[in-house]
Amino acid sequence: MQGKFIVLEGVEGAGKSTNLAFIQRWLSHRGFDVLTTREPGGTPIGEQIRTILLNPHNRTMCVDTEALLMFAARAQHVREKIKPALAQGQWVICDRFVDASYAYQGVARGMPFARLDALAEWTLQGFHAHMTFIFDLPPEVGMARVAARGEGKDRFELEDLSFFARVRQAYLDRAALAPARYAVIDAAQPLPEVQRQIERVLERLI
Ligand code: Z5A
Repeated sequence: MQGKFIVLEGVEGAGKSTNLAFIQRWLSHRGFDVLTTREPGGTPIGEQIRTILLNPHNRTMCVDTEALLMFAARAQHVREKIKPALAQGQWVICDRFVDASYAYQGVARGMPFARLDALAEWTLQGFHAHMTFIFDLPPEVGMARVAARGEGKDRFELEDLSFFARVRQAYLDRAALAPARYAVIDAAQPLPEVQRQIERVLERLI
């Protein structure tokens, strides 16, 4: 039996990593075989591409390079890891996927959607998540959470608030286009309430 593909999206600090672990535990507890992964990355080749993409010294990277690297990593990820796992009946939970390319490279950086559509068609050929959680919160809240971690900033974290405000709106717009495949979670709530919202969606999905 084919497994299901679940994606977590949102601005930085929205709680994707925290809730990826929660979803993994929730599904495993109910007997599902779960594989977690992330983008950019997820494979040895993809993780090397991730290092280039996040390196704060690569400030001259143009949007075409950025988008092509995101999709190069994704092509490898889908072929090497995601589709084989689903075919074996595993549920795959992924921290970010193609919606991030539309939100960050498309809306926030201004790359025309037609180019992203072409890359998506080339690399994914209609493959999409069964459910995408959009962790929605004001970007300043997410930035404050990340700042409290006290780690160095990656190349994306150097962007300003207006950049992340565009990202946030882009996610909400994409969710509105296909409401059956997206769940918008109010990620500004305390964690137990966020996880109650997630649970309601998972109960429908299983
Ligand atoms: N990117 C792109 O441009 N195009 C693409 O196609 C793809 C990606 C795939 C790497 O992402 C960058 O790549 C990303 C977009 C770009 N850049 N940005 N920004 P990433 O996923 O690796 O990095 P991130 O989004 O910045 O992850 P993050 O900072 O780790 O955020 P998170 O995983 O959503 O948050 P978290 O670690 O779960 O939580 C942050 C803190 O908040 C942590 O201390 C938690 O304990 C706390 N937290 C979580 N939930 C709550 C609640 N509800 N209340 C209070 N505190 C909370």
